[in-house]
Amino acid sequence: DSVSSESRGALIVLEGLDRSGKSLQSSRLVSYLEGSGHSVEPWRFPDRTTSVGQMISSYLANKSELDDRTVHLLFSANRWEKRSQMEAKLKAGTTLVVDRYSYSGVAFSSAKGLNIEWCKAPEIGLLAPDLVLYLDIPPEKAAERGGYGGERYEQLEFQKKVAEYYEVLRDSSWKIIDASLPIEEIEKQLQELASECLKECQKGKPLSLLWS
Ligand code: 2DT
Ligand code: MG
Repeated sequence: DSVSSESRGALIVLEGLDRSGKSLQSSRLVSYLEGSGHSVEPWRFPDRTTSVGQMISSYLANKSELDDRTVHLLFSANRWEKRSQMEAKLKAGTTLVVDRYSYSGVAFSSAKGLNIEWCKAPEIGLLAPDLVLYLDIPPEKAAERGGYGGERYEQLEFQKKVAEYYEVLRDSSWKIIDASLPIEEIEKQLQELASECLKECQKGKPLSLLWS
């Protein structure tokens, strides 16, 4: 007998530098998918609501200091603590639109000088996104948009390094979107890419794991 392929929700991740428009586009994409009758939830990492997330949040706000490897592992733990819930939601047919994921984890820590393979290791076994929407913007242009909130990492020179590591991390699940385009145009592109992805997942595309 053949293995039955189960319909499921899609794991869609938005990535990009600070001020690339991820948060705005995530919420617009969620509204669009909801409006099309899908079950969908907005997620984000770091999830600052958990106790691990509160340690991360305090670190990002420069209210506490943590060793670079320690905070890297906290970001990873913050994804691991949500993993089973994530899998359950997807299997129940809910699509998750996630603002940042493991790629942020590896790109930001590698930009600090940590070894990239070391950075990837704790992410192995987390659910792999079905689609990564990368909002591509030159670091200088993102900085011009202003509104860097004064958190750790929100500096042009550092963001340039992050952009280089994002490039190294690209794989076949990535779609590169020109984040300099008008908001509505980006929105439209994301809607098309997401809809296509949802169809594949409804048809029973199996879940896969990082890092492959
Ligand atoms: P927001 O500005 O999106 O709240 O992100 N970061 C994020 C990491 O260094 N590692 C990670 O694993 C994740 C998910 C990117 C806060 C900052 O945290 C960084 C920006
Ligand atoms: Mg930020």
